[in-house]
Order: sequence, then C-alpha cells, then structure tokens
Amino acid sequence: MDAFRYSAKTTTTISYKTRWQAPSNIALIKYWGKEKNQIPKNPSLSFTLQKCVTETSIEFQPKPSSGLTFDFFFEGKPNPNFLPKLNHFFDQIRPYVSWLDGYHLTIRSDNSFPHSSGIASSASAMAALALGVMDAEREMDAGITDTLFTTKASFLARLGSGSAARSVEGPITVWGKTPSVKEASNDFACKIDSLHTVFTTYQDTVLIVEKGSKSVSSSQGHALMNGHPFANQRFEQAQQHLHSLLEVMKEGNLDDFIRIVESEALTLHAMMMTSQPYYLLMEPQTLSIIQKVWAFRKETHLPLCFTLDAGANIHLLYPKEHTAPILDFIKNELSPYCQQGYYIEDAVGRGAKKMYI
Ligand code: 2P0
Repeated sequence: MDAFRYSAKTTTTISYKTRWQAPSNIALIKYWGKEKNQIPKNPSLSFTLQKCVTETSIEFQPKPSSGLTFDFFFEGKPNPNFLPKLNHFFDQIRPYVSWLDGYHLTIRSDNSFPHSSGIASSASAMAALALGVMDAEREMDAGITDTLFTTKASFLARLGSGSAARSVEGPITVWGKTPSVKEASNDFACKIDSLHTVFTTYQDTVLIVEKGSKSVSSSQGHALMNGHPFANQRFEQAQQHLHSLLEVMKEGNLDDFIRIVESEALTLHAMMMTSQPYYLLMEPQTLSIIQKVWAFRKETHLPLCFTLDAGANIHLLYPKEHTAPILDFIKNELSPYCQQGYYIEDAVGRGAKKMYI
C-alpha cells in the first residue's frame, strides 16, 4: 500500500503528546483465516463497542540516534508480557511511518475492562496505538485529510492485529474485499452507513464465562484454516452471509438478523472443532447459556440472540427498547453461569476518540 507511505515534504521533528481511546469490537460476520500481514481470507462485519475500551497516551521525544525505542506501561506499571506484540507492531508499521525512527516513545495504556476478563484486548489496544501514531504524523504533515487519517489508522492497526482494523470507526464496520460493499478493502475497514436505526443503539451484554487466556490462541486458530477441509466453503459462506446481513440490516429484519448472526458464531466454533488438530473453546456454561437464550426467545418472542468470539464468553445482542426484561433474564437466569456472576453491559459505539491530556 504505497498510498500509506509517509511522504511529508519537510522532515520536522516535534515533541508531542497525545491520548486516544479506542473501543473493542464484536464481529457478526467472522474473520477466521488469513494470509501474511493480516490479509483476510473473507470479509468481516462488526459492531464497535462503547464501554470496552483501551486508552493509550504516547509521548514522542526526538532523539539524536536513529532507530525507534520505547517504554511501555500497562495500568501504571512496566509490563514485559506486551513487548513481543509491541515490537512486532512497530516492525510491521515502520515502512509506513519511517519518521518514527527519530523518536523515543513513552506509551501508557489502560483498559476499561479487566485484562483477564477474556475480552480480546488486542483490537482496542492496537487501534489506540495506531491512532496516537497517526495523530503525531498529522501534526507534522498538514496534508493529511480526515479520510487518510482514518483509513491509515485502520491500516496500521490491522498490521498489529487483524480485527483491530475494525476498532477505529463505528457503529458498524466492514473489513475485507467483497462485491457487496464497493469501498471495502483488505487493507483497512470502512464504516457502513444507511443501516436501520435499530442497529445504532443495539445492546451487547458480554457474559464472562471464563477469564484468563485460551488454550489455543487466535493466531493459531487462523493458521489452522490453512488446509482446513471446509475452508473454501467457509470463505464462500462468509461472503454470502455478509451480503444477506447487509440487506437484513438495511430493512431491520430481526428474525433474519438472528439467524445469520447465530449461524456465524456456531460456524466459527465448528471450524475449530473440525481443524486438524481439533479443539473446543466453548465451556459447558457456554452451551447452557445458548440453550437458555433459545428457550427465552421461544417463550417471550423477544429478539435476543448470541454471538461468540474465539473463546467461551458470550455476547448477547438485542435492541435497546427490550433492555429491561432482557437484563432481568440475564441477572436472574444467566449470571449463575458466569465466572463470579460477572457480565458487562455494553452497547454499540461511535468509534475511537481523542482524549484531553
Ligand atoms: C473476528 N476473531 O472477526 C474473529 C472472530 C476472533 C473470532 O479476529 O492474528 O486477534 O491478530 O489477526 O484479530 C481474533 O483474531 O487475530 C479475531 P490476528 P485477531 O473478530
């Protein structure tokens, strides 16, 4: 993507400090399978969240010797566990932000959700970092338009972690080339406008079934789609699901929305169960919750559905107008299946934002 290579005419160096908040996101059409540098095998579509966010400040200090250096603090303390991912991120983005070589960065990051909650934090973390870097680049290069700022931030975030591309804008984004969305790209995500208003305030209550790290990481899971016996059918299905879901989301047809979203969640886990080696990330509580949700829907006719990330936790999706009875149901009947009764009441959000320092 030569369009994203840094080409400011002046090579000004500045001392600069910025702070960005970037949200997590939950895929409705799942990204599962990739080529090098997080080029996805199929397009994905997600809700951007509101409360599950990472806030990251970056201080850029010019330095005499060349070569980027940085210090990293997570929740106020140095944390070496994050260094491999950060080093990889900076190695990947450097060709596009070559000016970084003249800087030392002090990075301070905090999550709104507990790090060990099982909620994927790499999407919000990589997006917040990418936005901070782009903010400094814009400070040096007045030629950066709003569109270039947003698309390049999504592009840089993707190089750190694929799903992070979808954590810059909101409430609904698509990432990955598809005939269903003219402007969609494998390189960065784009926002989808003109969908039914019910989806602009959709609720997502995240049921924490299992805290802590998973037995098989998402990177390993993506790799297992290479040579997977059902890979091609899956990539084709994702294209078809995306096409249908966009139609359904324009009309506001909740029955079809539920059918496609739950099918995507179960297909993602079916891919894990049919990989070689095969594995399972759902827990018995995950299945109990799914059965309870289906029974509740049958009984009440309320449009409550679930989706799953690559783990045991469950995201419950529903229109804002039905919040009261659904939250009662979650509190009374589903929270006993959650670890220490823990769940997070989130909703779709408008994307990342710059914070005052
Ligand atoms: C998604 N997931 O669309 C899918 C569905 C999890 C389940 O993208 O290797 O952390 O950093 O590109 O983005 C999780 O994988 O993987 C993921 P990398 P990522 O949200």
